[in-house]
Amino acid sequence: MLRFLTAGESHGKALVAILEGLPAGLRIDVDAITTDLRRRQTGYGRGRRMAIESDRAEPVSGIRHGVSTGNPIALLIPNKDWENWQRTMYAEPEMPEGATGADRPPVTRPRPGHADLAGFVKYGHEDMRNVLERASARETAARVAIGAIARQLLRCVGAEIVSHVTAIVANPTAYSFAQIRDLPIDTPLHCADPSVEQQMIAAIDRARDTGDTMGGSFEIIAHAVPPGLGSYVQWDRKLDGRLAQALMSIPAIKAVGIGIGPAVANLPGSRVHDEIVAGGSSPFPGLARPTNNAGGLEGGVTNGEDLRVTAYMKPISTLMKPLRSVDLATMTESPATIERSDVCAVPAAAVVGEAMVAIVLADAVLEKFGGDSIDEMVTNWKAFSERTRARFSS
Ligand code: EPS
Repeated sequence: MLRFLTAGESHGKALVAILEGLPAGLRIDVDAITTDLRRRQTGYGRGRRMAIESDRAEPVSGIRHGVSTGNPIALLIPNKDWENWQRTMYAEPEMPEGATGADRPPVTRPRPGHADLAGFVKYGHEDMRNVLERASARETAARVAIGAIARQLLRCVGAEIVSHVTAIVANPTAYSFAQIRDLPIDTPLHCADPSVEQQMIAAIDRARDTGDTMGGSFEIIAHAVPPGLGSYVQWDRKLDGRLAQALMSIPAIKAVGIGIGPAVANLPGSRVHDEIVAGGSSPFPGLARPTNNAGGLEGGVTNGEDLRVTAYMKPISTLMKPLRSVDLATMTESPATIERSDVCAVPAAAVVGEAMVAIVLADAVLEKFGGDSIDEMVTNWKAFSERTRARFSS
């Protein structure tokens, strides 16, 4: 089983991630982790924090001479902004001598939509900073670092993952894996249609000008995913359910669709289900699937088609023109707290989505092909692939 934990506050010293269950013998490309961390920081609509940080993950354990050992991997991502927060966020009982940054007053005015109020009630905090520091989407940097390693494992079985922004302003066109893969890395919103992207930028600008925020949606496409991952035999083994849970755990994600997603509710079966025809060679010799509305999953099991999952994100809950709230210190009506934040973080969330999909798929690959070393895993995968091909060829 591949599992991970993260720790760290948004303005604490660092984020920490621990990945357990990665087989031995995987060559770890630390630069590729940095590239994904960089991608998470970019995108039109991000706030000033991203200008402060230049995220890097420092391997602390589980990697030796560039190769995984099978031991738990620990990664440390320092927060550069810590320098500006030491007097607010110190861990010691008393403020350490020489601590830097401002000593900020307690947060008492919950932001509608954020975890502030629920966390205040649940944990009994007086200062909602204890809630928001951990509920912040800053934590997703740690997930992206872990996801970058999962992605490296998936490459050993030939699978690749990409994403694109499908709505801030809606862009209903369907794109192939190759079209998305070939998008330049530095597009402002990672939207496949440049003219829709301009409309999205204008919508973000309008929101910024009025003190508002914007949500949207993004699609993740995993290509060349081995068939047979997941299972239909038990609820918690179904891969669609596992993907939905992983994506729904990303801050602000409110819905997940597999393949054509919610559209299945409004169409007859004849227009939803992907027919199986003779001839061709995809996904298996002698067969073809003219459509992929199912998004590569049938019965909670990968079927050899591209895996396509869409996640829907609500607008960021910190508004510069704050919503109505109540100051819990005085119980009087008072505008919600304003924390520095983003106007729109959909492109960043898409990178986090890729990471979560990579982690779920890597776990499912290990479940199916097993092995304590990458060689063992790849040998099992090749044997299964050859056996499967042979069954369709005979
Ligand atoms: C984020 C870091 C945060 C926010 C954002 C995401 O930095 P700061 O709070 O210092 O500006 O920009 O967090 C939120 C949207 C949130 O609701 O907490 C990051 O690294 O992604």
